[in-house]
Formats: sequence, structure tokens, C-alpha cells
Amino acid sequence: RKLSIIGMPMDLGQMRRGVDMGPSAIRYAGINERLKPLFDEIHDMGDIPIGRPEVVIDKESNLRNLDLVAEKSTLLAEKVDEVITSGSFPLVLGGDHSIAIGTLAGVSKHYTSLGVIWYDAHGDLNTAETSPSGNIHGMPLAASLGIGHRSLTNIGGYAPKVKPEHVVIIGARSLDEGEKILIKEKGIKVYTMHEIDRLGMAKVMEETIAYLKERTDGVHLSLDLDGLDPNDAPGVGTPVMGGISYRESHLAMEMLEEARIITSAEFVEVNPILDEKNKTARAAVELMGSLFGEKLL
Ligand code: DIR
Ligand code: MN
Ligand code: MN
Ligand code: MN
Repeated sequence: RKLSIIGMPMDLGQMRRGVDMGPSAIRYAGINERLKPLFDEIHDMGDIPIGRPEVVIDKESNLRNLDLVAEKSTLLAEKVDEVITSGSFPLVLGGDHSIAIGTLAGVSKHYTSLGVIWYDAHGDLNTAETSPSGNIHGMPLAASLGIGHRSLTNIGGYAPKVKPEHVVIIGARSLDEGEKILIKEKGIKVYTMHEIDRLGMAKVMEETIAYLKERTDGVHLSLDLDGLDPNDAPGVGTPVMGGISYRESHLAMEMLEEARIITSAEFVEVNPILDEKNKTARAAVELMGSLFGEKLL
């Protein structure tokens, strides 16, 4: 088994600086050393060049950095595509969650029905019309479903990347009105914190795995560190109280590993500037350990 790490130091999808340092923080937390025993080969492909572009609000849609996000997403999609074609597992390090638009554009063409696990406090199902913020990091799941601005839905020249019935959201506790409507309209499967508390993470993951196994031929894990409780992952731009614990998250990763369903992954929204001693990047690396088969005994 081969792993390819791709850094995507993009902070253009939201307003807080520092999330562009996410890939560095995760590397500093020891990703290579930690995952080395779990793979035959690891290639760190470095970072996608983002530069320091100036903030531009799109006049017609009001979306912040629309053209830049689209341009950089295309670069990421090409890199991810290349990695999969070479027979390696793509692991993308964010960057804010808008990077998922590019990741999924690169992944999806390799599957006939790609599944997605969206591990997040938020739904990321906004569009320019429903967004309270104009921030594209609140839109990548909608964009991947083919909903929203054409510049975001059509990366790689095709849409949609994912079907709503192939998506499972886990950890939701902050949804905007337009997102709630979309979830109902499209029948997207969501495990909010209520279900996680009520059923327990083991049952949530059993159901998620059975659901996706039945209808997909590959599953992308898009893990927003703000899905975790801010006590366990304080270094994120939009923390929401009452999240998934560190332990529950490990269990989730271990169950995904046992089920062998994950075919690509990204860990996003790590912001070392807002963090406490790189705790969030360290949590990310530890979760990757579980996801890729680390065992205590
Ligand atoms: C909010 C925040 N729903 C928005 N979204 C975040 O701006 O659309 N997603 N933080 O992870
Ligand atoms: Mn290909
Ligand atoms: Mn998110
Ligand atoms: Mn989030």
C-alpha cells in the first residue's frame, strides 16, 4: 500500500488567517513518522502553490475569492487525480474546507458511485444565496453535489461529483436555514450530535458503513477538525461546543479501517495560530494513525 500526502495551504474560503499553515502544523506533528510503519511507501508531494493572493469579492455572486478558489481547486484536482492513477492513496492536508471541492473533483472521476463521509460540526451545504458569510468553506459539499455557483460545481469539467444518497454527514450541530432545507429536500443522511449521543458512535459507524457499502464503490473521508469538540481540537476557525470527543473519533477511524472502505481522505481546518501547542494537528495525526491501521496490540 502506498500513501501520497498533498498539502493544500489555502485559506481563501474563510476570513481567519492561519489555516494556510495547517499542512505545516500537521507535518510538524509527525505525520510521516506516525504513518511510516503502516505503508510500504509514503510520498510527501509537498504543497500546492497558493501564493499570497489579495482578497477579491466576486461582484456578481458576492462570493469571497471565487475565481481564486476555483483556480487553485483545479490544481489540487489534477494532483489528486495523478496520485490515484499512480495507484497511491491520496491524503490531502488543509487548508480550509473549501479545498474539498478540488479533492473531490480529482477523486470522483475514478469511481462510478463515490461515497462521502462528511465529518463536521457544519453541513457545508450553503450556496451564494443561502450563505450567511459569503465564505466558500461553508459550501464545498453543496458544490460537490452540483449545487451552487458554476465555477465551483464544474471543477474538472464535470458535475456532480457525488450524489446526495451517497453522502453521510457525521457530527452536525450548526446548520444554516438553507442547509436544513437542502438536507430534507435531497434526503441526505445526517448523524447530528443528538444521534451520536443517543445511539453511540459504534452504532453510528456501523450504520454508516453498511449504508455506504451497499451503494458505493469508494468512500472519501472529509474530516473537518471542528467536528471534534473544541476541548479536543481548539485550533479551528469556527469552533462549536458539544462536539465529537477525541475517543469517539478514534473509534470512528478504527471502524472505518476495519471495514476497509476509505479510498481517499482529507483533514481540514487545522489552524495552528488559534491552537494550544499544536493540539489539533497532533489530534489529526493520531486519528490518521487509527484510520490507517495503527494498533495498540
Ligand atoms: C457557516 C460556517 N455555516 C458558513 N461553516 C463552516 O459560513 O457557511 N463550515 N465553518 O465548516
Ligand atoms: Mn485517472
Ligand atoms: Mn467544514
Ligand atoms: Mn466545520
